Amino acid sequence: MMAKRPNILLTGTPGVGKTTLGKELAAKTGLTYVNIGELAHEGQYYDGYDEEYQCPVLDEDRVVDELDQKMMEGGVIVDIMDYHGCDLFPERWFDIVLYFARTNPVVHRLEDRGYTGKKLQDNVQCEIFQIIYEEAMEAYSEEIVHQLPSNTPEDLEENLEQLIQWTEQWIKDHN
Ligand code: DAT
Repeated sequence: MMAKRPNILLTGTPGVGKTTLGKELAAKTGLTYVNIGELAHEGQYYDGYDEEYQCPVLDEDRVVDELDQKMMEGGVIVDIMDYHGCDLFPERWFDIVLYFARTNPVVHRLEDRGYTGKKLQDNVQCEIFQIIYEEAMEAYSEEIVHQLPSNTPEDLEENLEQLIQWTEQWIKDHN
């Protein structure tokens, strides 16, 4: 039988480093990295278009259905989609929920992605008020939700090291 492995949720405002960390963590631990934005795009799991934010509306039920089997098997790193919170996912899916935080919102990273006007403003405010962190604390058991700083490349390295260790320990403890 295959060893039990943890499921990890990465959250935080766009541009905070979730994708970079998630892919590296997957490469180092053998867990599978899943980007919700890409998954939705590939399967066209959309339900209409949001004119205000100029993006397709995610069909949350289809995303959850699509991923459920894989999540039950374990060993998945889920990277939330830009401008979506994390409360669409069932609580039972995750063993740890990570919120990447920045002390200063890096506006230029959002601008680089072509965010302007309301979308840019909303994302900056989202970071300042830690809206996604609040959502995560409400959607999941508080003990499994952790904030990690992601201001510098050193933070990224440190987070990666810690998460590799956490994953290895989890696998030892559960097998
Ligand atoms: P996200 O997936 O959260 O939207 P990303 O991984 O695509 O973010 O990173 C956006 C950019 O920021 C990318 O060029 C890498 C850089 N970056 C990521 N984490 C960082 C950190 N801790 N310090 C400095 N730059 C970082």
